[in-house]
Amino acid sequence: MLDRPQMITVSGMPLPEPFAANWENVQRFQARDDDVLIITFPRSGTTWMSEVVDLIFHEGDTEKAHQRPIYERVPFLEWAGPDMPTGTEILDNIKGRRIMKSHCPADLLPQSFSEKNCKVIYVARNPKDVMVSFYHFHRMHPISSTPGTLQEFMMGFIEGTITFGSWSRNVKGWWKNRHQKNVLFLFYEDLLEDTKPEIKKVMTFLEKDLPDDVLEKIHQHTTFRAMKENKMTNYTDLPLDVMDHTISPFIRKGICGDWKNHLTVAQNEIFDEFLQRELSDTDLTFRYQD
Ligand code: PPS
Repeated sequence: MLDRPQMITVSGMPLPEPFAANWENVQRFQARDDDVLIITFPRSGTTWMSEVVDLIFHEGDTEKAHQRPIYERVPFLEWAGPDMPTGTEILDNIKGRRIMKSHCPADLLPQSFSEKNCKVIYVARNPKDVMVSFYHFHRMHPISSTPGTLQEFMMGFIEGTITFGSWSRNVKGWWKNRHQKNVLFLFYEDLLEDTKPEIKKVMTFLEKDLPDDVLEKIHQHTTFRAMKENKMTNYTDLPLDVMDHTISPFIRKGICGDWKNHLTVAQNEIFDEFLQRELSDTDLTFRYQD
């Protein structure tokens, strides 16, 4: 079992030590005109959107998608770990179009993405489900900081002391940018409820006019069930000391409202007070149940 890393705060955002040590390389990263970024606060639908976007750019070629795991097809910009290439090194070596995932708040996005006006797809999810999902992710992912109890983790989420820091800084910053031509802001709950129209929005945004049968194929390949069973999207090819799916699977429940199975009435009240404070200065709202 690997030791859990120390957290280091960079520009107000706690990061695992290897990520923090590599942060300057992330900030200096050279974007290209046709780069596409999928940005989220962790556990908001990054992998789902990554699979959708990769398939859109490959015209629904599911065989091609089956050749490599999602973390190779859509590298993680901020990634850094011992004895392996960083996200920026991997991305620098890609010859063709790059699709990448990131959890960067808008105010920390490397400058060259703005200079190149790169397309950004932002996916937001209701924070109660994000917190619960992130808690389970910390349990199964020893490279993350120690989760502690759900109560401790929830307080860390509220205080912005967990990995990637403040959820509201991340979501509100991108919500402010949502009207920019190069930004598409989506909600996980809309994707769940009405998937095909949301995928269609992504296609239009990416200027890919694909026929309905391809849209249907992409939809079928990216359902929760399909992605949970697909080794190229469910991260089960990684060693147990990186992700232990016996503790909790990476693709876990994929529903809206799982927080109700976890939060006590008292915890929910604390969370609601936090949301009241954080969201009172914005018109951003979330759906918390189906
Ligand atoms: S990460 O670790 O930040 O990359 O995680 P991320 O991919 O952003 O989010 C993981 C959650 O998304 C759910 N998921 C899906 N839901 C519905 N449909 C599909 N196809 C799908 N794929 C992934 C996944 O189950 C995680 O949510 P929870 O609530 O834990 O199940």
